Amino acid sequence: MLTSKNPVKTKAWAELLKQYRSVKDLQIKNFFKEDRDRFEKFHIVFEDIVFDYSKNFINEQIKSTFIQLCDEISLKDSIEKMFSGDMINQTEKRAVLHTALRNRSSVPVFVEGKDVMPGITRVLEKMKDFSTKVISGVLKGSTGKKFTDVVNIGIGGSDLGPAMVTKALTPFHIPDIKVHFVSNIDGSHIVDTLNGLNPETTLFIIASKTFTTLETMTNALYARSWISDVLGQDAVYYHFAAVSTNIDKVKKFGINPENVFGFWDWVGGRYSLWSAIGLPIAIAVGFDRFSELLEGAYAMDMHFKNSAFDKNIPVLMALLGIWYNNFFKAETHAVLPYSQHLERFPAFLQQLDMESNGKSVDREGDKITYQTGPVIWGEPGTNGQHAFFQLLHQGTKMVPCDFIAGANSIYKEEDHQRKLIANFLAQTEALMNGKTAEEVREELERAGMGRDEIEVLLPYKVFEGNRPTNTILFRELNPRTLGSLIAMYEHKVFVQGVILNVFSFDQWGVELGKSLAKTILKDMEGEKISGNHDSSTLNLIKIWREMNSG
Ligand code: G6Q
Repeated sequence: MLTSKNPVKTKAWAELLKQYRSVKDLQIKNFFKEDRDRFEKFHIVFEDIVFDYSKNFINEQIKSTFIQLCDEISLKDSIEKMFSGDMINQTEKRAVLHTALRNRSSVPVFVEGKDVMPGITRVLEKMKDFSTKVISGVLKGSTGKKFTDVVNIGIGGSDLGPAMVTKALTPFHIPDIKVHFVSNIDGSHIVDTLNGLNPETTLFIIASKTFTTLETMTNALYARSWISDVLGQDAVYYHFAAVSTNIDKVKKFGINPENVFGFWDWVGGRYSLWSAIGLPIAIAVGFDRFSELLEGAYAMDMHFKNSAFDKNIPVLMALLGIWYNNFFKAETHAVLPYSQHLERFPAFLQQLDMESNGKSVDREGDKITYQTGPVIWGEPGTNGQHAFFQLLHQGTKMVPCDFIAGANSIYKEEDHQRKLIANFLAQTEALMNGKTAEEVREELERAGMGRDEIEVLLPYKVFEGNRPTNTILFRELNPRTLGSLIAMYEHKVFVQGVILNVFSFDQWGVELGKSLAKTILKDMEGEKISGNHDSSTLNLIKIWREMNSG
């Protein structure tokens, strides 16, 4: 169990409030003028990753008060508890062990007295065997043809992680086999995906921890008919695999038991890409690359577990997040990967962070009176620059940002790469420095504009700057670095959850969504509407029935 402590009532929090008041009106750019070694003091290098947090409202004193906060809320002890299989997901009575899934050491990990590592190794071996056979064509469809397409059917945690990683590792894809992802209950998702695919050469993976999720089951049944209508009922045996903790339900669906991959209730959905939920990744890039992903995550796990807090990337990211969310009242946080391959990374982090820390009851069961998890959002750069960056630069809200990029293009497109990184670096500098009225005036005078016109235009062209950013720059986006990057954010979210005193590993809001639709569905399909609805919902159901008839 985790210690429960209201962060707002700690001594460090009171001290941070004072420090906030003394720093909030200062200029980040002046911190650099006052201290030539600022970058040296406020960046960390981990393997191929550089984390630069110098462009923030932070100084040594604030950092050490935050570390005092970590001590007061027993962060070290909480980290130990997570890694050692303590039942920290108290509301679901479960351990939280995604770190065991990528444990590359020989150290056993116990859950209620039982070492989970042999089970993990067995599943990984099975994934290796299966993915290798699918890639090489040893495993074939019912008519003896090699699989050319793999369709993963899952949603939420059973989709976002593997879909994001598969996209991110595009340059590493195995030729001649394409991996697709279907998640939405909107039928167009599966129809569009299957359009053009050949049932004879298509393999489905049904990924669902519970094997009861409406979206996944609806899509899985559709896929089953798509196969059996063309190839006959017996073909299901060859064309389906499943990843689930609900083995009975999987069997009932008719999936060959050889193609079923288990995992465990101590793997949360949004933390499950490291388990057999990662099977589509292993098929897309090969098992060796999947192992490199796990190795990268393990390396970050060790950095997180063993580094002093003032040199610990996930801890510092978390503290800065709390700083802006709880003291500067920023409310949102933008994640801006300057990488098309990381297109789905903001969406993945949205689930990771908002599902984990979007809570309003503390670990004592009491209503929380301070801000918990921020709204996470973002899009790849440079696209975002031509869209919402206007608000980042000149809006009334402070939006702290993470700028993420690989120094090198895997495709060696050097011209594109230099321009990409020039934009990446220019943005963080501009967000901090802004542009003063004097600078604007000089610029417009140089452009030959008249004095009167300049004075009218001037206020619109001034940028206040002083917008805080983190920069995460790595050598290249390869499986190992990606593993480290994801684990880094997982641990950031964990630390914030510990500080905010919430249970980060349950998701009752998501569970609610799963049951809500069922009631309305009855009223949409039944003879008459029997549910108790407000007049808006009732009339919308009626209108839908009308629009849908004929
Ligand atoms: C993740 C959430 C949620 C879950 C999906 C799919 O942490 O619990 O996103 O992963 O609802 O659930 P199943 O895997 O059980 O189908």
